[in-house]
Amino acid sequence: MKISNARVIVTSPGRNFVTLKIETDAGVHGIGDATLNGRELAVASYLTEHVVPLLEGRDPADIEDTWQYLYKGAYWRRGPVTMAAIAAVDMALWDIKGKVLDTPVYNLLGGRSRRGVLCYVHASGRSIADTIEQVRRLREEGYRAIRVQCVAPGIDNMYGTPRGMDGQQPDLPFVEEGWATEKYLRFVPELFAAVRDAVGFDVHLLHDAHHRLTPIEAGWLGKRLEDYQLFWLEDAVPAELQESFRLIRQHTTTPLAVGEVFNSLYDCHQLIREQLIDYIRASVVHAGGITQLRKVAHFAEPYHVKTGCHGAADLSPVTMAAALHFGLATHNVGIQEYAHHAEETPEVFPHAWSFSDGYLHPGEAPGLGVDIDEKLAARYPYDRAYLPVSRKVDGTASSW
Ligand code: KDG
Ligand code: MG
Repeated sequence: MKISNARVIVTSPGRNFVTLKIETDAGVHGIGDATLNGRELAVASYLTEHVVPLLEGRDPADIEDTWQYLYKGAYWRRGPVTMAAIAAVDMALWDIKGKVLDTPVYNLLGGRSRRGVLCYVHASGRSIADTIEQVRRLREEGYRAIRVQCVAPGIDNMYGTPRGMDGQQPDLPFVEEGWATEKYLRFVPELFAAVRDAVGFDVHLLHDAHHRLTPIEAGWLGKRLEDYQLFWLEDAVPAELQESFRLIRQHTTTPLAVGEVFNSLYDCHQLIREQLIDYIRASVVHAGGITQLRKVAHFAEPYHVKTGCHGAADLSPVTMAAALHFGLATHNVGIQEYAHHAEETPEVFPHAWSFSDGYLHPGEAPGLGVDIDEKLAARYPYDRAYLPVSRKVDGTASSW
């Protein structure tokens, strides 16, 4: 079997998604997600101009070799654009292999390790009362793990709070101003005290600090959150400097998660080897596909580090499908983020994966069990959008 054709489809059903479709001379096709929020067209062009011409004529069965060929052959390694492009090819090839062998991809990755993949959803409130209300509602809907974010008094627009959280991309471009670490730090322990008081301990709670703290601030926060028994504190600090997590670890036993912006094992090997984190958040789409993510997970397993893959609404249902096949099969998977897409997104990307009673399941369709309706996709043209920009009260640019 040979790859006969590959093409990139950019569509915006609720928000922008970049999808690679690979076709074969046997009539079987596969799809992969290449979405890089706010920089979508860079990956689309990397694929169209530089990767697609290399695919034609290759045997789609040779997944590992194609991965190495694209990674090593380019000379310019890693980085979000390159790795999202490689991820899309990788996902599409796993999809094809599953379809050709008439089996779901999880079966090719070793079979089931669990009945379903524990997932967490988002409660994002404007006030503590509003946040508690959301947590209660999500519990009633069957979710067992909930990320809790709430606007801190005195900070108008804050990461993870209502704006842009409904699967639709936020308006173009909005600047998020007025970040004040001291207000946030004072508020978060109060928030978790109130939420635990209201809903008890029979639900996993998570929190995302979104790279906004220094290591010592993160240590301070983690220590104060210990009594509320968080599942994890995410992205406490930016992780470009991996050893900064040593300082946090010295000060708190709150479990730590990081890595949604990582592109490969090289971004997290120290964090894992030194057991500085508990969960690695690398995703199928931004960390080089199933092929690279499996290596990250296998490397992490002996160090007691589990995966908790990024699954924000800007990762397409194709990535979710791949993450769930990986998640069902891989032993040290901890949890999967599940941010709901806009209503029109699953119409463009019909999929077999589903949610039930707190768990996600990839379904039993051969391959990844997800497709793209190209005709419908064409009705939602690309819609230029950027992530918000965070500034401190004095106007200094800050991490988002
Ligand atoms: O594109 C960036 C978003 O995916 C990211 O900000 C979401 O932090 C995020 C999360 O944990 O879902
Ligand atoms: Mg995050």
